[in-house]
Amino acid sequence: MKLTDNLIAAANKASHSKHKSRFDSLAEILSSEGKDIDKVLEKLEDFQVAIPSWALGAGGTRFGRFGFKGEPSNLEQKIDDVGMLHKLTQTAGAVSLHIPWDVPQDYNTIKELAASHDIIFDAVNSNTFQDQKDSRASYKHGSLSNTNKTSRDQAVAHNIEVIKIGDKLGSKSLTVWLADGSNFPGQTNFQHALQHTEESLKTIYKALPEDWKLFIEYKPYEPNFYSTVIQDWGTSFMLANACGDKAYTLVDLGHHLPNTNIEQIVSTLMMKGKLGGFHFNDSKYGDDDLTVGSVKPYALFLIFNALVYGMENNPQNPYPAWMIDASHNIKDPLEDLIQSLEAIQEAYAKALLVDQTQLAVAQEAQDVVKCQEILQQAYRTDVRPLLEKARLNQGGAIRPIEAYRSLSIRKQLIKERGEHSVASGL
Ligand SMILES: [Mn+2]
Repeated sequence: MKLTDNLIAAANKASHSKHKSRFDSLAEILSSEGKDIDKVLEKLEDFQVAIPSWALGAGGTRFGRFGFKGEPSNLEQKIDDVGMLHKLTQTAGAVSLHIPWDVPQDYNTIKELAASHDIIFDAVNSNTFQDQKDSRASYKHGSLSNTNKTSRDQAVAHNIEVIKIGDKLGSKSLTVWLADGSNFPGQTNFQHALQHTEESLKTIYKALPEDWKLFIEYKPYEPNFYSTVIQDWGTSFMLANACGDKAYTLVDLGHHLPNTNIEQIVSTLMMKGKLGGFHFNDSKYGDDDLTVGSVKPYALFLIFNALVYGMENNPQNPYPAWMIDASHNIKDPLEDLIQSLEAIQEAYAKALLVDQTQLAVAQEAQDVVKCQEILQQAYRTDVRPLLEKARLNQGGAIRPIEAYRSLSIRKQLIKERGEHSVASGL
């Protein structure tokens, strides 16, 4: 099914007048505080987040997977789902492919389909954490860091293949996440593992087209539980520097030990011009991959405050590639993604409302109370009418979840795809 303007307009009918009065009263308050609402709306409208191709079906845990009826069973259907999300939210204008789970069969058809939904291809993701059926060497003991050269070479060749696939689709970046590490003390030589990883990454880097970027993701543990080769932002930063100007660190919100100050990491990386990519999700304990903003919305706001500051003050840092990296185990994946997109926009809008000039004055004056007041003044603002307005301006749904439900989209998808369709992925 394809969402038409008429369907969206019909879904918007019920909430239109309520939206207008809520927006008008918020606009009046913000204008009286000297805020430039048009500028905030423009930034919200420009902000696009990539949807990963593996997030459109139900995820799973190591204990099991519960399918979701009407899941997309091929790449075309996945792109249709992203198109649906984009039509409703006007925030999901990109898709991030995972190779080899989603290798296009016919590149022109896929490109045309994406273009028809106004979707671009963002970073491509390689996979060296699973053995494929026809593979010569195993990744059981690592990929880019493996002591066995055949495994390392195979992992490097796979990444170069992923670059070629992405290039045909118009992608401009490769994300590398490694599961490499060890489960037991003594199992691995840390220095050799890091050295091999650096050499492998440098070889992949050499295969990057001129206008491409390499994103190096880090993670402190899981699936290995004693050590991870690229365990933290410092290691990623070091490797990115060793590769060159086109290599950057990628921050995934779930890839930190509990209570890590992620906003400070973001600030440091942007100051050094090395924050290339960003993965959104939320967590209570570890890499829980929960809906963005569902557990720690204030932390997300503080991170966005650092991102907004960096985007405005660090021309040395490229505009980051944004992606949702979550797993949908019990919710309808499309509803979950809509909630995530809204939470991201909400945190971004609030961060845009932080009075940076006043904050700088308060910081200089060492007025700690005032600093907190300024941040929380922005955080406590209910910005949802701004999000609604930004979506409405671009032809989206005022309330995407309500529209998704009132248009019975899942029911339609089940009718078209059946109850037992299974999406590829985790
Ligand atoms: Mn990630």
